[in-house]
Amino acid sequence: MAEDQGEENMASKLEALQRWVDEAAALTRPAAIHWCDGSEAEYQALVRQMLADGTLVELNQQTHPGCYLHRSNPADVARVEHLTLVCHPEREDAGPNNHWMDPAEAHAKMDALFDGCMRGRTMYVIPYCMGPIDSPLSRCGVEITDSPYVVANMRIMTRMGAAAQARIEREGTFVKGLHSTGELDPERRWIMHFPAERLIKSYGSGYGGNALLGKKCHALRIASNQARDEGWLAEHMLIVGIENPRGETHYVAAAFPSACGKTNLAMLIPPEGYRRDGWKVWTVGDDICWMRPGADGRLYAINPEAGFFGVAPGTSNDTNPNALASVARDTIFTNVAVTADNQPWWEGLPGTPVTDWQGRPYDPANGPAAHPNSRFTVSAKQCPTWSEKAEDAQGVPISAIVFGGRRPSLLPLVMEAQDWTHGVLMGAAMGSETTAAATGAVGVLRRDSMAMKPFAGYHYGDYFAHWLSFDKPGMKLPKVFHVNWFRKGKDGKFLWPGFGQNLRVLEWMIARVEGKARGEQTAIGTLPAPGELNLDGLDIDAAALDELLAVDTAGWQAELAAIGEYLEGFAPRLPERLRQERRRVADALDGDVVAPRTATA
Ligand code: GTP
Ligand code: SPV
Ligand code: MN
Repeated sequence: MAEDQGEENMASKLEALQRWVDEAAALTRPAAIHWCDGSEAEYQALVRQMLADGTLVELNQQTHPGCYLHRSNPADVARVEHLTLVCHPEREDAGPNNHWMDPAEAHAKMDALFDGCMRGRTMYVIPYCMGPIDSPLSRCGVEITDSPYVVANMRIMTRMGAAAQARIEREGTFVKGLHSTGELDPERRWIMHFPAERLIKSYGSGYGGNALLGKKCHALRIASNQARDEGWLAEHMLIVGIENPRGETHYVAAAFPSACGKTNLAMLIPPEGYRRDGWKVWTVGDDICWMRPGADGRLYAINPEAGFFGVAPGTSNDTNPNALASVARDTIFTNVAVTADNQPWWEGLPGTPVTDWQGRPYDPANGPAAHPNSRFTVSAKQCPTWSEKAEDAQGVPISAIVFGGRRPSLLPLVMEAQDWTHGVLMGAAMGSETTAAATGAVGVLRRDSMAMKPFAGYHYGDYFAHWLSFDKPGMKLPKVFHVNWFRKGKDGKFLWPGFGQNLRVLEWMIARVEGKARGEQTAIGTLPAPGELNLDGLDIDAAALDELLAVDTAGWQAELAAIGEYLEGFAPRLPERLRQERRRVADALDGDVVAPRTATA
């Protein structure tokens, strides 16, 4: 695309930006530099180029207009947590939750990899804005990359191009990201963050969270540092609006680990009876949430992203019809399978695949046809339930924060924290079975505080303290809940139907927020009192429900001990308030008495 760039498109009037691009070019030696304007014409030119060189494969344009398939290198299909580093000047600041390297050493290592790596290739300069272009909560960045696939994805996932560049030139500040796919060699792959410099360097991967630097690298790892400095929160959360039959909407933010149901909850379709009664669900975001206190003391949230990079497998008309409708056109699919008539396919869809995610004839002996972490990239505007409030510069007020994970046992379907401190403990104590979203073993239970284990860009002890700091006079904080859609029975099957039926649980939460449900206080938190969960039209047996809402005291005592051990791993930076809160819950369990600070409905 180097030939078609106009002279006026060649530079930035912001000296800091121009200088950094010049430095990156001097290091990587590209044949050409293209400043992305974010236009449709630019996107189409990139697509044509990628179709010509095989980076993209055209899918059935009758059934899926504007849809393409990208097959990534089979050794480059997920985030790589062991190769992702947070390089604070002081090792301590990265915490035991992050891999660390001395910044000088990290720069030397990365610059040696970047040296001359773009020879013969085009360097793309991508100015982007995370969040509505006119929102005071938004933050900008510039990603430099040699991957046209990254450019195309960033155009869908962010507000990318001329408007973002104009804001950057007005504000004078931006997060820097330098990326090259390099040789796609796992031995020469690093994702490095330099929070003090607001800088990211990523080499050797073209995949999702490793390469689309606006997403996890900027909007979570760097932004969590910006958020701490500036008094806000950058979280791995969906944002969903729940409209009741009276037309009132409550916004809920929920943190579940990767591939644990954020996209699905954000796009939920109400069960039949609820639809008839007039309940509606509005999607504001499916992965990342930036929140800050408003003048009224409530937390206001924006979705910094403009698109979805969603998990394909399991997405169907039964589970998530909104996602399926969204990806019917103008979508980039990565590592899915293909049917005989060239439609995208993954496990959970009807029909049969003929070609697997690696482009081989499908053979069940090779495993699933679509990679378990195969994804779709699509503009959020294509989602039938996309909320107009997602473009609101002020963000949406959050009524409830929800934590959750894949817990086959112990954790009840839903419980409510007594107060903010207890809520922070619930978030910090989160555990979940690992998924295919990152390389490594799948299905292993690990602690994943606030679903931010791979994304908190500084010491978890300091991060917990930052969360606690929002509890101060004048604040009207959301209620905090913990859910578990993944509880299994003795037969190994899920006890709760999940998906659209999760609205029943959200309805109870909202009733609690509005003071309309009494709840039942227990040592671990407030659970729905008998009869409070609306089960009309749901076929679930009483024994399953009992199990889902039971409190196993002995099991919880062991869990609290394990949580204590985990939290002490963050000493001496573990906030004393959190330590005491854990003790309070443990004592309540030991006495099996109702804890003293009981919330009133
Ligand atoms: P990331 O994009 O990786 O951050 O993931 P996510 O949290 O958005 O996960 P997503 O909604 O894509 O869900 C991932 C998997 O969980 C899919 O296979 C879903 O089918 C499954 N899932 C989502 N919600 C539910 C639920 O309520 N119950 C059950 N049993 N499975 C669910
Ligand atoms: C996740 O892994 O949580 C994702 C996908 O949302 S990625 O962009 O690869 O991080
Ligand atoms: Mn995610």
